[in-house]
Amino acid sequence: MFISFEGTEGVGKTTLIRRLFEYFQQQGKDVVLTREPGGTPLAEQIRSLLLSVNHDEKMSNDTELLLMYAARAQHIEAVILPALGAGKIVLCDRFIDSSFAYQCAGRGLSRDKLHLLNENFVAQMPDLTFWLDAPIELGMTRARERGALDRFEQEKVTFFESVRSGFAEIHARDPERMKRLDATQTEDAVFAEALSYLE
Ligand code: Z5A
Repeated sequence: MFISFEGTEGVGKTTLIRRLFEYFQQQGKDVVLTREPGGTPLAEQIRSLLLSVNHDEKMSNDTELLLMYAARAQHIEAVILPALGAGKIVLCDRFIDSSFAYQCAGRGLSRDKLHLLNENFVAQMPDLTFWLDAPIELGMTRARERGALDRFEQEKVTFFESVRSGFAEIHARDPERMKRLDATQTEDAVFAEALSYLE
């Protein structure tokens, strides 16, 4: 089983994914926790490029998209497919829905570009996706207590509103795969809602 976790910043993806990881471990399941961009040493290097702030050169939107998919190709081949092949549960913090929400809905890149990449480089779709949804300001407040902001976190609220509507569009299109969780609830309540879908 391949489960991805999506949402705008600070909605609690990492918190939920860690709790589910422990839950599956306690049940004696073989479970892998991973993330995008990243998840392998090479893909983590690409992540650093994507998140770092460079005041001398603005990263183009196409470059951002292609780096996301370079990291993803490596991650799928080196981590996701082998783990699924070995019968493990894979929990992935962000996956291709983030590319639609951030690069298409957020940055305004064409859906055709994304489609081309997905068709050619994504051999595995998640069986289930949790979309943690909350008003942008709530997630920003939670996340920004951490300190220095990365390249994405420096974007304006309007950018994140577009990203959120991108996730809403995927949810409307594919409600069977993507389940919306109310991320304004307590951590315990979000966990319980996720478990109710899993059970
Ligand atoms: N990106 C992209 O553009 N295209 C792509 O294809 C992919 C990614 C794959 C890095 O992702 C960036 O990459 C991301 C999109 C882009 N940028 N943004 N924005 P990331 O996942 O590493 O970054 P993030 O979304 O900013 O992660 P985050 O800030 O760590 O958010 P989170 O994982 O959803 O939240 P959290 O760490 O679990 O919780 C944040 C805080 O809130 C923390 O102190 C928790 O204790 C607290 N928390 C969590 N849940 C709750 C509840 N329920 N109540 C109260 N407090 C809570």
